[in-house]
Amino acid sequence: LKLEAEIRRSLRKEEFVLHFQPRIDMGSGRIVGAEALIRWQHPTQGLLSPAAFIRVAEDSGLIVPLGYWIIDAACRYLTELTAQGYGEVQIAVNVAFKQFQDKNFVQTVANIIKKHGIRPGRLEIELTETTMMIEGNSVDHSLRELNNLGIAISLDDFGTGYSSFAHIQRLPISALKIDRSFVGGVNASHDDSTIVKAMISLAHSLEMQVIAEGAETADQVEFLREHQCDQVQGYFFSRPVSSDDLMVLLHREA
Ligand code: G
Ligand code: G
Ligand code: MN
Ligand code: NA
Repeated sequence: LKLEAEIRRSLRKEEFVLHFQPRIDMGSGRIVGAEALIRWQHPTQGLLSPAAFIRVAEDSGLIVPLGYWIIDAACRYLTELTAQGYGEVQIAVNVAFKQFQDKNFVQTVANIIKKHGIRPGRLEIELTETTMMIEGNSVDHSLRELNNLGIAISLDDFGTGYSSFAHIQRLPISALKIDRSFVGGVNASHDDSTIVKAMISLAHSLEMQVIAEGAETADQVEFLREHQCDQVQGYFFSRPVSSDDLMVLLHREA
């Protein structure tokens, strides 16, 4: 309960901050987007990772207002990117199941986008396979409405849940993000390399993009490039960095 009260206070005091991990296009070798990852600039404990507070935020429902803060901050950063000449870069935000349960979710996201004057396709929503598969919920309906607004949707941690091909095909998903547990083994494990190749062809046959997460070595990136993976995100290219540092990375490749 103490942590919950602290999150509430921090939201008011704007102690949260977004970091960004670049996504590299395998064709051009350039940064085409980034995933926003929240951090908490705690007054006494320093920079806290989401592991320290996201679970409590979800269980308490505070993830709903915090989630709107995250989307607003991501859109604000999109306008900064445009001002610096990076109007094509996309920003992806993670959205938890509880956020989809808020009946005003789609309308609030639409309002935030409008407020900032963002082209909707520059914002991407990442949901996990597990969130997508929770039954009797409004996730499917919300995804269709978000897609109608032009917002991109990607399926996170792909391969770790139980989504069916039928379900994936029915929903307006533009990209599959291969979970890093498979990517880590592409050069060492025959099973992992087979699974990753299968995921890439599955995505392409459903006319979706495919993004590999957690690539840490040049060999892994080479494997992914060779097998036509569209984008790669991972420590090999960059850890999550501050908004200023992402700007520096973009300037450097210009
Ligand atoms: O940034 P880090 O590597 O510590 O992220 C750990 C986990 O926290 C990620 O797997 C991600 O799912 C979750 N996470 C990070 N940022 C957000 C966020 O903005 N919203 C939600 N719902 N989860 C996040
Ligand atoms: O939302 P999701 O669970 O996909 O969040 C991405 C998580 O993966 C973040 O916690 C991020 O810090 C982490 N991550 C990103 N790239 C790498 C990587 O190359 N190696 C490892 N071990 N973790 C990574
Ligand atoms: Mn993610
Ligand atoms: Na993931």
